[in-house]
Amino acid sequence: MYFWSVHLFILLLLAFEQCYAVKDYLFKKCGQSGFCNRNRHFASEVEGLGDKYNSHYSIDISCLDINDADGIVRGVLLKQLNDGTFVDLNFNLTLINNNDLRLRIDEANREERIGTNVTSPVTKKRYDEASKWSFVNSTSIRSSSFKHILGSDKLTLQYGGHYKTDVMLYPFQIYMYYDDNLQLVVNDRNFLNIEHYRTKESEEDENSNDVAPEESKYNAYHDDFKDSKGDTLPLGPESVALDFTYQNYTDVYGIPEHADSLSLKDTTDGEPYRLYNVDIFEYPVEQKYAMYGSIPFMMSVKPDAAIGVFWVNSADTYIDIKKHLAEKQGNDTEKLVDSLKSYESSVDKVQTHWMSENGVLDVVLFVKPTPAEVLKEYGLLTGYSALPNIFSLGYHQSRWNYNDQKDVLDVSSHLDQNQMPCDAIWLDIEYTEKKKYFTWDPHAFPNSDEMAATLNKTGRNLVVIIDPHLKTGYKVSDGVIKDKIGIMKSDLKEIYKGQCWPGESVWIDTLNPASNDYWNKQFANGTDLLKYSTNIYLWNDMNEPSVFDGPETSAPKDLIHYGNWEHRSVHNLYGMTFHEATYGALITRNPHQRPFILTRSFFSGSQRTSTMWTGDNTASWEYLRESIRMILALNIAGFPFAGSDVGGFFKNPDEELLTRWYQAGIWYPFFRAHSHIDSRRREPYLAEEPYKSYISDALKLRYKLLPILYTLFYRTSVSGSPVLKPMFYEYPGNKKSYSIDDQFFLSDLLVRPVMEQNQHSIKLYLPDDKKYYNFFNLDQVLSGEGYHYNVSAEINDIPAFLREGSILPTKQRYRRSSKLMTYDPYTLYVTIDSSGKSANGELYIDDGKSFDYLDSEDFILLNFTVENGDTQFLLK
Ligand code: MIG
Repeated sequence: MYFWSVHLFILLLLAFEQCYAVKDYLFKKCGQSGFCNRNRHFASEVEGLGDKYNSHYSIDISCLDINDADGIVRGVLLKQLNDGTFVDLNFNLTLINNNDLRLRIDEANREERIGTNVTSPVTKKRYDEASKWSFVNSTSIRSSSFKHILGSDKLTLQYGGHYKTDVMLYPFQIYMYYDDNLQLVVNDRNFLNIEHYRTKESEEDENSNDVAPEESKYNAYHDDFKDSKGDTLPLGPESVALDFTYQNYTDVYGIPEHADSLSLKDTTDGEPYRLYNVDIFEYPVEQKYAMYGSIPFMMSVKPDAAIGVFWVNSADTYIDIKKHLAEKQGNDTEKLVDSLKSYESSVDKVQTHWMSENGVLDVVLFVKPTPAEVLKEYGLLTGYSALPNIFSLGYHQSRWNYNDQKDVLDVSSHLDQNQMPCDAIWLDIEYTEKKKYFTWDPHAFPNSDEMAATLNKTGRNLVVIIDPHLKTGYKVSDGVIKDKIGIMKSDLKEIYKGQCWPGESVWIDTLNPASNDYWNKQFANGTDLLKYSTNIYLWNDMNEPSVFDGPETSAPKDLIHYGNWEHRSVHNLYGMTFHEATYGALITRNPHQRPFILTRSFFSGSQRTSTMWTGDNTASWEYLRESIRMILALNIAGFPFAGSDVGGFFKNPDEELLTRWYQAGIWYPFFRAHSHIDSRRREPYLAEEPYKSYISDALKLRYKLLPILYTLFYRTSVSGSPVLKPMFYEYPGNKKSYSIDDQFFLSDLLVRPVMEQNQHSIKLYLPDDKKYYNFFNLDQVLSGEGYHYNVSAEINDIPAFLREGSILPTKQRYRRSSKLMTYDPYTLYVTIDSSGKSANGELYIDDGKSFDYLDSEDFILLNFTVENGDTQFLLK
């Protein structure tokens, strides 16, 4: 029915699964990746030498330029070669925003040293524009000031009252203190490695000065891996790597996207976590494989402080994590028994090693008293999520595919007949004519405007998919070729052509500013796609980019983008440039309406303009469980507007799983049911009773919660706070909460979805001694810090508990969509605290769809308090 060779390709994969784990076969492991292999090798050699190791890196004290008022240290970091000569590296340390430290290291005179050695048209300098794309406004970073003391072996910086940072000159290391407690050590283990430019001859020369004895030459000038063999690697080895030690921390979080636990695992005996945006087919759970998106931001927390490390690099990246165990007194057997008994409690620091294929070394370090302040600073730099169009917080009904206009409208009316509120129906790739985006299949969708208008009558919207691969031989791709705004082959002579859904395709290069104008035109009023409807929103898929016949199912790394940058350098941010172009096009079309765009690929900064989902999961319990962990990880990495396919994309959930998935999905910040073209129809009204009623109850509950959700989204739009809060985030002082990832807070609601088969009760952890009221039966109260067993969770139960002292706004009337609820009354849930006197909460209200809240401050922020038993509503 669709592209047969893809079917064949998938069948082949399935055949292989017998003998290989599919992902091992398709994707590079660290050992198979040139730069990762080399850096792990380097690290193990350095570690092996221990105290005998002499680092190559030192700061040249004679040319330090220190400006206290602007908070800048400039200088030269020397990299010593085998013969005692040096390669100069530009070193730059700046204090930005509210006491965040940014470290940058680049090769000095790189272009001169390369000279005419490299004939390829690529830009020779290291890629330094990841920040340009990822920072909210790279020119508006505030500098802050410090006081410095320069000694013979170190430079000390003092700032912000609480902070002291020592920059050690030899070996180069950075020690960051908060309130005199050591928090973070940069280059603690001397894994710093900047592969400076060297020629292929020098690389191959046994006595080369350029390659240190502890370095490896593995795949420096070629790539042995499967489909990657064609990589021309014009600039040779150019990786950057550095280690960070979190002193007295036990857990690290973040660096999405991975299908693993929230608290990241030790990688010493296995694969590092990888960040490389790929279309990973049937991804497994509990693994460290690269997935569709990358946010190189890691957070760590302990009771009195928190750290964020933001590695500003958009190239292929691997991260090793080592949980360092405290030295124990006593003999070895005792030690062993001890450490088995209390592995977690004996971790005294977490050591991380970051390795990227190329680019400048650019990293921002946030040390703060709480995780909330870390996220606030990270968002100050990369932007907060924009306030969403309120419809997008409702329920989304999707499937690959709704067949035609009638199908779409039938689904919509069946939902109504079954009291299942819904805000949008989605159209996947089959709505187009032969996968030519911006066209409609003329037989199935002869009148899309009329269909959109009918949906609009019940306040519903249409979301359609547009991908970055453009079928060759029709006007949209012809224009891309003519305007020279496509991704180019490595010689820059021809546009790159690859295989994707439509067959042979080209990819629009959205790093090119000219692409924005072109994209805007495609979405203009009156064009085929959108005609005149205003209730159409967008879905950007396959923007890793996914290339069926490319290495690791993506674009070859030596392709060339605008600015002559190699794809290698920008790979992880390409997807963001694409969804940002789509955002720009929607804003241009209708400047007064908040756009909505769902993206599969993302990078730091994507949160400003898009919503993400976790791609192609599977209809099984472990994926339901995984969805919560992944969404929590995204929430503490500055990207709260996240969701997973409810019901699972592949395969068919039974009715129990489907019901439980809806009951969990109503808590996802982005709540959409979606499924594969080969799966059975499973619109929620098709479920048998009693499941159908339970799902309808869950959907109605989502809509009751909309005022809470919208208020949380307002909060994140001004402070970066998560919408779903992990336990560690809400209770950083309580170490027992650090590894919990099956329950979370939504505002003051403590939620523990049922994610196991055939359960009648759950085990719930209460993080403090407050009272927790069952949200559906306020007479049932739990209290007492610790685990509570056998909390009832029958198939019609949705375990959610209201923390005492809170006031939560809801809307209780059933309507078919959020738009129809605009003027409905609010109902407040008030739980007075144990003193019997106080409670508080807030509510944000605006028109839910325009930008008036920005321009004319057209919004209301209400603060509710109960004090000494008196109720007050204060307008903030
Ligand atoms: O290669 O557009 O993750 O949600 O239904 C499959 C068809 C392409 C992948 C997306 C999925 C979507 C599907 N797409």
